[in-house]
Amino acid sequence: MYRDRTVSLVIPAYNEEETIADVVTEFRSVPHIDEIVVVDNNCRDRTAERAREAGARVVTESKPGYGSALLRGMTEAVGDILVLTEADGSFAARDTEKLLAYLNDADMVMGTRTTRQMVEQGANMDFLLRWGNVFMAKYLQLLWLRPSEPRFTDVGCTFRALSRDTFEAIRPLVQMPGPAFSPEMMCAALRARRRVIEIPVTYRQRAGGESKHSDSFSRQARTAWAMFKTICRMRIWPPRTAATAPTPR
Ligand SMILES: Nc1nc2c(ncn2[C@@H]2O[C@H](COP(=O)(O)OP(=O)(O)OP(=O)(O)O)[C@@H](O)[C@H]2O)c(=O)[nH]1
Ligand SMILES: [Mg+2]
Repeated sequence: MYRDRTVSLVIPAYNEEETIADVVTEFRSVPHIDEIVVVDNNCRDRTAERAREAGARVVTESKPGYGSALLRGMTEAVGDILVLTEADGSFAARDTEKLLAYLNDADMVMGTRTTRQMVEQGANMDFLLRWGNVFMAKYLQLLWLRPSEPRFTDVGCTFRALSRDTFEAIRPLVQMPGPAFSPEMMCAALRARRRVIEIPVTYRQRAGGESKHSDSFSRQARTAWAMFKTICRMRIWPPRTAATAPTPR
């Protein structure tokens, strides 16, 4: 519970049996979190079992992909506030509080993994990945200069928090099944005239298991291209759903 609002944590998982239990346990220590939803996305290992043993509610999504899993998780979660994180231990549970604190002044709070002082040794955020994210984020920012003038330095940070109301507003606007879902969600929130801000979060080395999106240069390039196309599409040919009014405050 955070200021009378219930909080759900959503974790997409694809074959993360090595790390999921520790991630669930770490986030269970955050007093504000009321439920933890792990999305089993056709895992071929014991991810679901481990997550359940650690105290999470496990839901399944058969449509493959990071975006599909996050969408399912947010739909199934019951909290007034939704926090998204990864199953690989790369984000620190203690940062949840920072996201929640900023949610007092925004509809969606994005983490950024490109603040060098907060990227821990061994984290998968080398020079190319960091600057690639910064450039893509600046491009997104430029496209949305009017009317929102957002400020972003990352387009791929899963760790974020949003109100349920914001999720309902962006839900008809998002469709990407893979990692391009991350910037698509940012664009959708801007399109729905929601207030989106970004704050630095600690970024750690994967605690175990295998990277799915950014383990090789070709994988990173493919993800970057999909994200770039998605950002262009969301600005130039957005889905035909009426943008919702800005949240009164
Ligand atoms: N449900 C689902 N989850 C996925 C899929 N691919 C990745 N994930 C999850 O999404 C999160 C991000 O995937 P990662 O492999 O960590 O990708 P990354 O963060 O870009 O790369 P590293 O952290 O450096 O390994 C993790 O929690 C994965 O388990 C997928 O196809 N389906
Ligand atoms: Mg990761």
